[in-house]
Amino acid sequence: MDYTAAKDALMQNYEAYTEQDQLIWQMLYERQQKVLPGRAAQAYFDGIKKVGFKPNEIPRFEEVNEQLKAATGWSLTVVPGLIDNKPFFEFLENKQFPATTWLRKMEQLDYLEEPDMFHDVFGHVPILTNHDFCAFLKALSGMTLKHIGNDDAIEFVSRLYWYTVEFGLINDADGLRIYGAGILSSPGESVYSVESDIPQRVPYDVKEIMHTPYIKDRFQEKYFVIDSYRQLFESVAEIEATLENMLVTA
Ligand code: HBI
Ligand code: FE
Repeated sequence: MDYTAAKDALMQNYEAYTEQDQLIWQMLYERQQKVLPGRAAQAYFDGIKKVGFKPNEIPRFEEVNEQLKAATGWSLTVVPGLIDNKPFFEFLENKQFPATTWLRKMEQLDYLEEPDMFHDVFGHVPILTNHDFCAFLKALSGMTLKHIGNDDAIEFVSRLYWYTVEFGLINDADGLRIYGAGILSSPGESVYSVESDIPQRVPYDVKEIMHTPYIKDRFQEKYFVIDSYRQLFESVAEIEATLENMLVTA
């Protein structure tokens, strides 16, 4: 399905949320509140405060957007689910983060195929109050759109996106911490990613990431650790150069 920002802008229908939806949000939120202190990055906690999430209330996108816009100029745009790469990166390049508004069902509490609102909003939104992270996301997307027609390029960029935005770790001031949304919205992986001795944890390395296919439906075997969000932004030139190099040889 081809999305353009204007034509297909959907809205969050807050009144349509049921008691069950509000309960699911609360259960997921309180479960993460137990595991994230001491494990999530400082930028995440700073962001949670700025966007004002509440454990017992599904966030209203208009309110979240007010806070996000004030902080970094970003905002959420409603999508029904996974969208094609081109509109996805066009939204990001335009400082709009595509987010679903539906919540998983009780039986999907522990795992669901596609990202739901809890993943998109609880996992991704708080760090969108961090300037350097947002600058990275915008730069990465602008660069990607230049190669959008090349499937190999998109696969390499998707790995980069996966091992940072979704499953990234950071050497924070007070130790190894999580900033990737895929981990932050998962109770098991929030503990495993920073405490288990099973996975490898290696310094952020563009070339190595782009040669590391990712696994979708189980905990990661390898995590890449950055020293700062600025490091991500400053690596975009290297990502593009590596990409162009790999495309020649792919
Ligand atoms: N669409 N809504 C949505 N959310 C995503 O995270 C998403 C997507 N489409 C493509 C995609 N992610 C991945 O291919 C990224 O690596 C680009
Ligand atoms: Fe995500």
